[in-house]
Amino acid sequence: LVMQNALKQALANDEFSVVYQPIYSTLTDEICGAEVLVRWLHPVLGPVSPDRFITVAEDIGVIHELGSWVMHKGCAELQRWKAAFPELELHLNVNVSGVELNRTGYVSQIKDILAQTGIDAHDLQVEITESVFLHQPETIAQVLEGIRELGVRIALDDFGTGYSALGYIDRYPIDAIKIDQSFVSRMMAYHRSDAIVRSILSLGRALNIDITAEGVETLPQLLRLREMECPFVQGFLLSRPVNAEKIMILLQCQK
Ligand code: G
Ligand code: G
Ligand code: G
Ligand code: MN
Ligand code: NA
Repeated sequence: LVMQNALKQALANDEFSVVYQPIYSTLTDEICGAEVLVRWLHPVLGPVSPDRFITVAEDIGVIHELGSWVMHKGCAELQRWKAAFPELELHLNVNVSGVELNRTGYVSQIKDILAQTGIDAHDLQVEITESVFLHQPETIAQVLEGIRELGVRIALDDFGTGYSALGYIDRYPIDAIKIDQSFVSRMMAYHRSDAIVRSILSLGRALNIDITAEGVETLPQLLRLREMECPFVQGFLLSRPVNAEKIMILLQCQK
């Protein structure tokens, strides 16, 4: 209850911020995009993890305003990076919850944010988890089609940890898959995990779906993923989530 009341005030009180975790291409070894992640610093509670407050924000209906704020902020920042480095192809990934997708007008909200920030739909990717399909799958299917029609790309996040993901890939317009970090962290120790990662990559090639490996923390993992021709990687080894200025510096450094 304390968190509920605090959350209701948080946007107005300017307590949210965002960080960006770079996503690297293994082909070029360069940053090709970033995932925007929300952060909440409450004056009394201190920093609260999104793992804890996102579900509360969903329950009390604050998630719509918060999600829209995060997407707008991220797109505006992407526009700055693109202006500073016009020669680079950069994309932004935004996490979106099932509750957000289910709201009437969600597709036009994305359209408005793209128009306001001048971002090409193709440069925005929404990350959904398999759990969004558990409730109102018909509505979700329509919204995903709408998002796709805008030209915005759709990624399945935390892939492999949910329920029967293959059915979703078969039926819904999925452009990208993010391999859950649990597989990456086990990959060097267990043949099975290595084989699962390899299979997801081969699925991606067969279906023309982009694959990002998440949670890359060690050099052996990175080398192995490169050997398997995993196109995109993300993780603490490459960079932790950082503020917008730091992304600008990282882009400057790779020129
Ligand atoms: O950034 P961190 O590892 O603390 O994120 C924890 C969880 O919170 C992850 O599952 C991540 O996807 C989720 N998350 C982070 N930012 C957002 C956001 O802006 N919207 C939603 N819906 N989830 C987010
Ligand atoms: O279509 P384009 O040339 O912009 O894409 C360049 C590469 O980046 C392609 O492999 C494409 O699939 C990938 N890509 C396009 N949009 C996104 C996005 O929003 N996020 C991520 N991570 N990759 C993207
Ligand atoms: O569920 P989602 O993939 O959106 O979660 C993203 C979260 O994963 C971010 O909060 C980020 O801090 C975390 N993360 C990113 N890279 C790594 C990593 O290499 N190791 C670990 N343990 N967490 C990571
Ligand atoms: Mn994510
Ligand atoms: Na993930």
